[in-house]
Amino acid sequence: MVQTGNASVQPCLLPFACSRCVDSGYPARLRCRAMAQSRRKFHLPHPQPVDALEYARFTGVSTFMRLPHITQPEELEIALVGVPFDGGTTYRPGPRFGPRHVRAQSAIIRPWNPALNVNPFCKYRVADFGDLSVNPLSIEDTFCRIEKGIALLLQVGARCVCVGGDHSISLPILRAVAKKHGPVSLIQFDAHNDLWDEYFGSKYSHGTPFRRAFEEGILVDGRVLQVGLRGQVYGEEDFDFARAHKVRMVTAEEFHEKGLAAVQPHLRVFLDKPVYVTLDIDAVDPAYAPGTGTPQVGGLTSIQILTLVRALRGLNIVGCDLVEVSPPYDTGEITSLLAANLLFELLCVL
Ligand SMILES: [Mn+2]
Repeated sequence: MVQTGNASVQPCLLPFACSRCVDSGYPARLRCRAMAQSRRKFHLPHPQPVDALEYARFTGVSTFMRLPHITQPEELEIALVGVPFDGGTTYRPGPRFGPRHVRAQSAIIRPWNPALNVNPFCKYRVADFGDLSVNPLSIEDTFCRIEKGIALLLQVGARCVCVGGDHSISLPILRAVAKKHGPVSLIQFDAHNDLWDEYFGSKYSHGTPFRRAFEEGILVDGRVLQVGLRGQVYGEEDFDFARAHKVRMVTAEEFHEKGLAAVQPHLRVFLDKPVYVTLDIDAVDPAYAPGTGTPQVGGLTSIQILTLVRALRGLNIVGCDLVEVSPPYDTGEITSLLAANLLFELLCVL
């Protein structure tokens, strides 16, 4: 039962809060404004998370943030998309189980963000689009499937927030995004730059997506920012490619020393153009996010990564992903829980 101060207002008992009870029964700050604002026509009611005061958080079929599962792209402004592929991992596997566990942990998310004063579920039509179909035996075929799946959503004007999966999935997503928007700026939170050329002769892995994206003209010199870089590399020459393409790098050490001030001057450069955001959970220290494939010590804390994501507000974000959550290596589901919260914060800056 939603407390509104008006005893006659009773939310209906549909498993999803329908537009009628959202409009009439929710506190003013949670009321839907997006339907009037959007220029597109929708047929389904405005999607809302299941009301935890009607159906306890641990009940029901698991979806991202207890939103309805809507598979019609044309009904959505923002699609939460699972991409359960980890055929690009080089060390510890497991991110194929990422979407499922992030869904489970996201049951605790409440709709209002007091830090940013926003309810993303009212602002936009957001739903769980489900998982894209992947081919666990072929990275090339999986890339085709991802690009096609994302393109279908972009075509009707929806933005995609993808949950991996390993970091290789960002390449086919970016391919689809670039076909719609042209070359994009990239903000990457990551312990590694993922700009390696190849691994065991393969051009496609979770260590190579952004080098391929540069080669394919999806990314542009000077318009890539990487935050949280740290750990050992094979040699100093591992940064040659990044330097040649004027990649903006804020190492974890630099961030620990200077905080947000180390990042903000770079963000200002990105204000005018379409930006894609990719968040590798290994940007966060394994003490906070142990469930990942290639953990590096000395990383960000939970509050630091939350603060960094919140700092993206105001940018023209055309899509984003959250990758490399590996539930088999998680402890007490803390990595999936952090990922679920970061997913919500990403929605709040769109
Ligand atoms: Mn990565």
